[in-house]
Amino acid sequence: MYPLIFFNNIGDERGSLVSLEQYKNIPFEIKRIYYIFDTKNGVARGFHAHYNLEQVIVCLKGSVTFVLDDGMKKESITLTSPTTGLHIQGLKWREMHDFSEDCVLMVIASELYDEDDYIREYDLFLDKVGRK
Ligand code: T46
Repeated sequence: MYPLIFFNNIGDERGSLVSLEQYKNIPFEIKRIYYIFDTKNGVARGFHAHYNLEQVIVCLKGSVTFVLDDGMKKESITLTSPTTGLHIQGLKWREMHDFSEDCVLMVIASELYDEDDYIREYDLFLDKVGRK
């Protein structure tokens, strides 16, 4: 349901290397990159949707579990690899759980930060996806 993008590891005998390029292995113009790390034990993040944001999420180190919800169905995906991107677009409620202590999560985004693009109330999200 939620596409994963598998990046080529173009490393060599010295080690691994992944290159990300807009409109090539990242399917949109890249306007922002942010990363989440040092997440405290037991913390869950997210709990929102976006009106107009496309993102590719890469777990560079460690692991984290995403719960994605389109208003009809919830799906859980554990990211563990720096060569896999989780591509999220459209109205999707997202939660992040079970961060490993060493988790470094990089997010490549199609838009600049805009708090008005967030839906942070689940009831409003259900309304927007026509489930209320
Ligand atoms: C998402 C998931 C995967 C900024 O000022 N600029 C930014 O680019 C971002 C991402 C956040 N912020 C501010 C907004 C909040 O005051 O940083 C604070 C923490 O953001 P938030 O609570 O939204 O973080 P998460 O981890 O719940 O969600 C983030 C992204 O916000 C969101 O777009 O899809 O990661």
